Amino acid sequence: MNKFMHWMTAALVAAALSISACQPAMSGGHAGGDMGGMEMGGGPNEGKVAATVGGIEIVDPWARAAAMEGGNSAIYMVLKNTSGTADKLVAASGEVAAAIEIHETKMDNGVMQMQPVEGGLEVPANGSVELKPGGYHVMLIGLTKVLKAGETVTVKLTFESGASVDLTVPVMEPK
Ligand SMILES: [Cu+2]
Repeated sequence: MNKFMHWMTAALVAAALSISACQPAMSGGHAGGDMGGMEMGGGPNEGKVAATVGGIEIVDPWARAAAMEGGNSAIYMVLKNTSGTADKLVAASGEVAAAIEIHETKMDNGVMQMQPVEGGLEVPANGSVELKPGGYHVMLIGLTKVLKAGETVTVKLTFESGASVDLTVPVMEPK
């Protein structure tokens, strides 16, 4: 994608929507941690496999709580590939938001931008990819309801292998 398109995407998204769902946990504070809290950025769970789809384990999914219907949020998780064949997360859908996209967040000249991951998010053979605040995420654009901590949302994740799963995701406050 060329630079202009890249910028346009970010500008449009930033203009039309709150970008807060995509920001990393950089609000300062020590959120329960000693060292390393900044790069963890995960939810309160640690290492629980929530679902298995094909050779992919979905570990610790969580959705960021959001107070406003019509606003945005994001879902994070670790995708762990237990097979020797690479796969890709190619689509996400559900009723929780008007649009659901697979995004990445990047710093570009000190400006935080996000954009759809073209061609899907690769999960390497016998490897894993982490979706976390400030990085890859499943973007919920135009929430159809308020996301309260303690509730759950359901999203369908589809992989390049053709396998898909209806994933139940707990809503949590970022730690
Ligand atoms: Cu996003």
